Amino acid sequence: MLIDKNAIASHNEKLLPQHEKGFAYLMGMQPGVEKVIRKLIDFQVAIPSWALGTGGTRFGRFSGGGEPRNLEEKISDVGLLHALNRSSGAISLHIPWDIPGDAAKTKALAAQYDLRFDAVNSNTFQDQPGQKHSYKFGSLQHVDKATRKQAIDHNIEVIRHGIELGSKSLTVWLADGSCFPGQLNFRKAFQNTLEGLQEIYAALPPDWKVFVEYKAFEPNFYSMTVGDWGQSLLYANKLGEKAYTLVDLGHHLPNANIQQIVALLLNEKKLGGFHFNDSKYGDDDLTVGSIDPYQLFLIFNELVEGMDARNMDHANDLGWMIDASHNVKDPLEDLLQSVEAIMIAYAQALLVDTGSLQDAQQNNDVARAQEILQHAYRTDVRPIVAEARLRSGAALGPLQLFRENKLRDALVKERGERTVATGL
Ligand code: AOS
Ligand code: ZN
Ligand code: ZN
Ligand code: ZN
Repeated sequence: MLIDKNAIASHNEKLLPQHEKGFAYLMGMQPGVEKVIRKLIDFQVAIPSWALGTGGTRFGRFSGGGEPRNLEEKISDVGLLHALNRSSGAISLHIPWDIPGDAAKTKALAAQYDLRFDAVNSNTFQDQPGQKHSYKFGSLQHVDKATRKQAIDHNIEVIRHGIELGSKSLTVWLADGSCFPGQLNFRKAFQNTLEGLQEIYAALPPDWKVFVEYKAFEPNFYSMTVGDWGQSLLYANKLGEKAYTLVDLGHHLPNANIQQIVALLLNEKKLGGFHFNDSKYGDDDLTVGSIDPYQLFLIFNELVEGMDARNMDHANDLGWMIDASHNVKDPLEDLLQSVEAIMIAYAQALLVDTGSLQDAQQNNDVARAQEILQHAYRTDVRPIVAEARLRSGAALGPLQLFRENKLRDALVKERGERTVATGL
């Protein structure tokens, strides 16, 4: 491990006097802080294995040094993140980008870092070397039965890997769709996809969930077979109680009201989880909270309100995952920023005075309702988030510590200057 308890302790000692001032001020201003801290400590966000290397764009890829070269190194990177913030206690794998050679060993390695395996992801959007049938014209929707069967078998294989690792869910994201009018019979594509998903669903262990991720466009630009939350919800309802919709924040048409979608899916008991990221134009997969932190707060506000109304466990009843990829930032620094942004939005949502908000809504007091939400949003909760980290043995300033201790340089020394992580 690149960072030990002593390094974190001496970093915290240095930052403590300043932190205590900020925290004491908030404690004096804001009721309910202790409760928020307990919730923050329990809340864990899963790191996707594919975000640990430089992502690139379709025009180029500028790899940074010291990227993880295999699954063991990816787990070690997430272990490092988790040691720094104690809020990244899970990893989400993508098959076949990550194939655990020896599952028992992989599981033991993750346990050393106090990590569990979140949703496993299948991949039928690329052809793999030696693959019999091509996914050029789709996978589960494909006009050819043998291609569909291959995609189904792959998903069942991914479930098998997940079972060995102790994962409890499968995320299915399909690139299926069409690029030109007339290319596809929409009804047949939907039906083929449904039948494929039904076979995959039948292979789920009793305590598993399947997440059906939707996306409005890309790589297909005329139609996507799971194109929005309506289509995803149709599939999830037809499949059964183990099937849920997964919301990736970047997968909507411009200006979509994602918070309303989230509220309604939650109410239907069909919200499965998230791929957090941020975007300005499309599926930009930018750092969470980097473009529109207010939207992120409004989403968390719906989550907290909706989950509390149904007595749900914030930490465990939904899948909290990041889905991001970058060309210009150190991936580990970016992930520290993303987790921090999620914790900030969650803390702000927990501070919303729900009773007063309901009262304002009941009285059609629109201005007051806005004031209540924005009071929470404009509260600088960073000392609360830092206090939660301090109490769970993490660093007061994870990013600062990452830089001060030159952790990337250490990774480069260990792994080399010219590394390319497997994946995107
Ligand atoms: C693709 O746009 C989706 O967000 C998927 O979640 C995908 O599996 C992931 O981004 C890795 O490629
Ligand atoms: Zn996604
Ligand atoms: Zn995406
Ligand atoms: Zn995305």
